[in-house]
Amino acid sequence: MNTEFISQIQNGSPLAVARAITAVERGGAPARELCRALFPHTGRAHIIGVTGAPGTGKSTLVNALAKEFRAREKRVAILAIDPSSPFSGGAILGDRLRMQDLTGTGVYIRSMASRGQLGGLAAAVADALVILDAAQFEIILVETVGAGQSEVDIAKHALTTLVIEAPGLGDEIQAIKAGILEIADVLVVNKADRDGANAAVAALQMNLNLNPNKHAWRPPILKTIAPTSEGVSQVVDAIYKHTAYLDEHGLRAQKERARFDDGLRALAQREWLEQKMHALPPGQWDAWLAQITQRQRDPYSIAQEVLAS
Ligand SMILES: Nc1nc2c(ncn2[C@@H]2O[C@H](COP(=O)(O)OP(=O)(O)OP(=O)(O)O)[C@@H](O)[C@H]2O)c(=O)[nH]1
Ligand SMILES: [Mg+2]
Repeated sequence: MNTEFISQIQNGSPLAVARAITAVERGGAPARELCRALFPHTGRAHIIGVTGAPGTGKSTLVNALAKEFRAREKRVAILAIDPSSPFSGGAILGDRLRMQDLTGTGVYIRSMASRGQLGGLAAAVADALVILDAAQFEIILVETVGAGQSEVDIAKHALTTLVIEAPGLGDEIQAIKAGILEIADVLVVNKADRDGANAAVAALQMNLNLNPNKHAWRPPILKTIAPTSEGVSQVVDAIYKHTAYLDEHGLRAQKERARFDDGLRALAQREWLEQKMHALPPGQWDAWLAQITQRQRDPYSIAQEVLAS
């Protein structure tokens, strides 16, 4: 591994970090070697997940949070994850535009939508977090659209997860349906300048009462107006209260362990599969698929065959 490149990443060179993230999006051996070299230098970043239904104001809020952390002299990176089609750059471009006023403030911003590598976006995100952590960013804000499994996956990486709601979208209902409240460490009702903000707070409050958290930490519910940064400082205070709570109760290590329990499993599966796929004769996989769809063979015995190959 190129030690010059590694030290550029560790020094937080935006160009080196960008190249490294592109490498992990592609996956394969270069990505693995890179992450191996960088992993010993990780463990200091505070990863903050920001999720919620589309349009609740996540990007605007992430922008405001980044500014607040900068004001508190933290080194900040933003990772915006868009699980929608990698071919439609629309949403990403939109995010870039909305985050534009951070340029020149020393905040590193990156969007990811690639599914190029085996293991998909989730694997690439895990690796990108290794890179940003090793690049000595103290705060890493990860934005995901709460549109399925992705927000739960991000919660596994994050030390603190913010769930964003907004009034008037029926989001409180959506959130409850998706079980998204369970992953929330801090609940934010954004767009507090709009009608129905207090009703949204009350609905969330009621839900927390109905489903008391298994853990003693009760997520605070905070109102924000992201474009003017109103309430954003209080959100940052709540984030620090949450980590202080984790530390007081010895829960930080437990969270890390759960994170690597998932991470190691995913990685082992990916490595194993990658190795086996490489070993197959060309066309073998397609031939198997044809046999399975024609019910000539079953996937269970083929999986055993792959294992034995
Ligand atoms: N009135 C009002 N509008 C807001 C507020 N926060 C964000 N917006 C607007 O809401 C729209 C959506 O904001 P985004 O930050 O893009 O929302 P998002 O959740 O990141 O959207 P997706 O990434 O597409 O899911 C934009 O037009 C914002 O300007 C707020 O506090 N009040
Ligand atoms: Mg967004």
